[in-house]
Amino acid sequence: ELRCPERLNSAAELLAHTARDRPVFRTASGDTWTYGELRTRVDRIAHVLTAELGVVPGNRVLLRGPTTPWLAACWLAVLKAGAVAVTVLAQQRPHELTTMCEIARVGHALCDIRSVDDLAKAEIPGLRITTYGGDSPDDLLNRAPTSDEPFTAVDTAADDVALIAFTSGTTGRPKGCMHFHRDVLAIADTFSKHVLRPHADDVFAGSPPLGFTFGLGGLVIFPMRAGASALLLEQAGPRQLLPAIAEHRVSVLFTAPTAYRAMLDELSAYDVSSLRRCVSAGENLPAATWQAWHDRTGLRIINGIGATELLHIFISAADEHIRPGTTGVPVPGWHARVVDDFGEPVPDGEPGLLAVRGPVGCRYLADPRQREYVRDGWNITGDTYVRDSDGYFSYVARADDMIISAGYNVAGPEVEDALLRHPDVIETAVVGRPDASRGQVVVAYAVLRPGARRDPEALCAFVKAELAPYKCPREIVFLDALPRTATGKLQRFRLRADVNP
Ligand code: 3SK
Repeated sequence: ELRCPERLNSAAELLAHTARDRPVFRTASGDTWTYGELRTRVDRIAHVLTAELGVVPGNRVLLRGPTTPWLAACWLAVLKAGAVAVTVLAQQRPHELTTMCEIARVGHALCDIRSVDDLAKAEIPGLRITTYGGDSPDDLLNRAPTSDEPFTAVDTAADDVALIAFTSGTTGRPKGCMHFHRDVLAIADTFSKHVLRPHADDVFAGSPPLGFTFGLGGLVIFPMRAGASALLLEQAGPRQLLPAIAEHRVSVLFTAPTAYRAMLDELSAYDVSSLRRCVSAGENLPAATWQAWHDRTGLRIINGIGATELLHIFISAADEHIRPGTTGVPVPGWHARVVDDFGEPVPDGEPGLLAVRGPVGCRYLADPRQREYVRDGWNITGDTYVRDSDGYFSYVARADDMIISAGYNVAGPEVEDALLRHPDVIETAVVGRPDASRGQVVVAYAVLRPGARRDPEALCAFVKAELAPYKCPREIVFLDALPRTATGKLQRFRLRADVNP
């Protein structure tokens, strides 16, 4: 059990300990912020927020912009002022922003000047937008604070709401997940402390944006809790990650399976010897990708499953405990089991719904879907998993992604794994197409390496050599890219709509 004081301001706690002159954030262009500079800037912003913009504890403040130290500083300032940070993605469009602001009753926004157009276009009633990074005297960073004194953190309760993170899942109306101040530290004191085990000298970097809690944890909360530093990259695709790792001697990397796969092609051109921890989450990590990364770098990717509802990763494994092809075991502090539709545990080896419980729980803001997600105190994540007799959890599929073909259960990810072992395939997604005689048949979508020949027969033959015939795709459709959400998750529902128009 994690112990936590009754009164806790998580931003003040993250900012409190590390020596002033240690680096906290770096940028690709070579800026370095020390912990001392971050504290001063956070306090300036908090003074402006409270004394000039009239933000009071409990107010919801939208934060929007590319991944920069200023965005992180705004997030910390909002929490330090006792307000609630509503983190959104820079890619979200006006109608999505309007819905999220309505749900979270957002009254203020701090927005990077480069991301303000869509927010302004959304014309959200009552929303007061303050930009940062611009030239105007009204810009957050150009306003003189009412005081140069350190800002005294608002005395929040450990279970006051600190942030609202939105998840649209891969479809549907966005759900706002409320998380407390204690949750912010809990993710650092479970996954980061026990699995990642960072050092103060680590340099974190990665692709998930700060509006996605995968990135917020991996690039702000975990490094700060360890007194380490993070390289914050505005552009963080596979093309930018490799040179950034080499130049800034990144040691802890957070990204998704697709990026690991994409980086393999360019790996030999870069020195990645500084890496000591590579974390993969956001999607299932195929064993083939784990193996290929290990073969080329000698590094064992730390796979993990997390959820916006639970803030960060709750099943994972490190070092010699990693078993490729599995997600791992419950992170210390967390409990997990596999249950049937009635919430009863199923025997090891049998697939069922993943149910988890731990220091962070799902709290949807004003959304009846709360009753589906939390049942008898267990969070039902919507993933189908199987646990083996050693207690290792393996991903099977999203619960609604199982394909039933002629009475056989086919897990799309298993077929995807097989396809990914083919050297020409870089991305793939498998769905079920309704079929009069078999119920459903397996259809695969595939993205090939540039220049590779689109040969569905050859790919089907390849899969047939790896899997039982009933799992082999009846059709392979070639695409230039798979449809994905702004956080990079595959939108399988679009492919399902494509096979079932
Ligand atoms: O949604 C996810 O996949 C996720 C993964 C890791 C950490 C946090 C999140 C939200």
